[in-house]
Parts: sequence; C-alpha cells; structure tokens
Amino acid sequence: MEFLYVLYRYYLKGAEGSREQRDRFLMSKGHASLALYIVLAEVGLLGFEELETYCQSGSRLAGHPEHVHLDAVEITTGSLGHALSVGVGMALAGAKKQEQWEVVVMLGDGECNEGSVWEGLMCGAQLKLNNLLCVIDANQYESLDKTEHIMGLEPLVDRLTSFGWAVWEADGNDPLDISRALQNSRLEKFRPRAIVSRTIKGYGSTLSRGVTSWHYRRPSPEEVDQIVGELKS
Ligand SMILES: Cc1ncc(C[n+]2csc(CCOP(=O)(O)OP(=O)(O)O)c2C)c(N)n1
Ligand SMILES: [Mg+2]
Repeated sequence: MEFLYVLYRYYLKGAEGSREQRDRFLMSKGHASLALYIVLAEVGLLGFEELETYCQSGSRLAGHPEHVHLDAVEITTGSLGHALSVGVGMALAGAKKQEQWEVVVMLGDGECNEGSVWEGLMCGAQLKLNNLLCVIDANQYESLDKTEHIMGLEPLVDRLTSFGWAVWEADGNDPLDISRALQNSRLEKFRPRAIVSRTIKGYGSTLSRGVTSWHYRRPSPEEVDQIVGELKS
C-alpha cells in the first residue's frame, strides 16, 4: 500500500496523461487490486465513490484489475507470474523507439515461485532494459503459509543481482525509505532495476499484522472500526 502510494504520487510520470506517453505500471499481484484502486482514487484517476462498488456485480472494480474497464490499468492481471514478461516486452518496445516512459512491475514474493518470473528476469537483463523496474513485495507470506516454507526465495537480493539486475532494498512500510530506493534506482543507466520491498503483511493494525488468515477473510463491521481506529491513531 505504502509503495503504491509513493509510486503514484512521486515516481510515475504522466499517470494522468495519455496512454502513449505515460509510465506503465503493471500490478502483477492482481489480488492486491483494492490497494491499487484506493491509490488511483487518491491521485484522482478514479472517483472515491466508485470504491464502494468494489467486487459488486457490474462494477468496473473487479477483484483483479481489468484492463477493459479502467484506462489506468495497462493489463489484466490476477493469474500470477505473467506481468514481468509483459513488462519486458513493453520496455523493449519503449527502448527500441527511444521513448522516455518506463515500465514498473510489482510482484509478490510468493509469485516468484512461478518459473516465468525468472524467465522475465533473465530476459530483462539480457536486453539491458534499464527502463524496467521490478518491485517485489517481500512480505514473507503467500496465501496461508510462509514463503520460506513453500519455496524459499532468500537470499533474494543476491539472486536478483546474480541474474544481472541492479538491486535495492527498502522498508516497504516506510514512505521515506521507499522514496530513497526509488530515487537511487533512477541512477542506474545500464541494467534493469529491482527493489526488494520488505513489508509486513497486514501492517497498520494489531488485528491483521502478520496474521495469515487475512489473506482470504473480510473484516466484520466491528473489526473495520478497530482497524480504522488504529490506522488513524
Ligand atoms: C497462477 C496462479 N496461481 C495461484 C493463484 C492463487 N493465489 C492468489 S494470491 C496467492 C498467493 C500469492 O502470494 P504473494 O505473491 O506472496 O502475494 P501476497 O498475497 O503475499 O501479496 C495465490 C497462490 C493465482 N492467483 N495465480
Ligand atoms: Mg507475499
């Protein structure tokens, strides 16, 4: 959530402009669509009132982001493991045409179980796509278990570096640290760039912090009050 906010507020260029000229953001972990919709509303690309329709029949705001409904959504995602390779293709097209826009792809750590992610990483490095930034939300969980129990990724920074990427780490719940990593990543001129965003799943409320069941469940009205109260305090 914090990463998306800093990205849209301070990093992505021309998000409110034409589809041809703007930086491309691909939300590979499409199940985080609600966080994306909220940030799109924060930066004026979606009405706040439309957020109330989330996941309702006929709504443009589906449980996974859908390109056909929203101009701000570059590609439909939700089936994990695809968007990095799509981003590689976009970045290659941009580089060949000497475009100024860049491509940012956000992945989950569990999503990196998918072999296609590592194909995308190899390809991005082979093509020296410095106009491509990959953000990995390393929250240590995937669905109901710890990533290291299912398919360990560490040492992730070393792995990405060995694949030929320029890599930074950030505290993904700290907007200042996220900004620092994003700004530093802009200095890389030759390699594709990755930021390993170390986050705590459910950050911001004692009810949800690090509790795996929140991957699937929705809060009761009382729980909403508690979470909102804690977020405001
Ligand atoms: C190809 C594919 N397989 C399985 C799923 C079901 N699924 C949805 S979210 C998720 C866990 C993803 O974990 P992670 O990438 O770490 O994202 P997080 O929820 O931690 O942000 C899974 C397995 C899916 N959406 N796509
Ligand atoms: Mg995860």
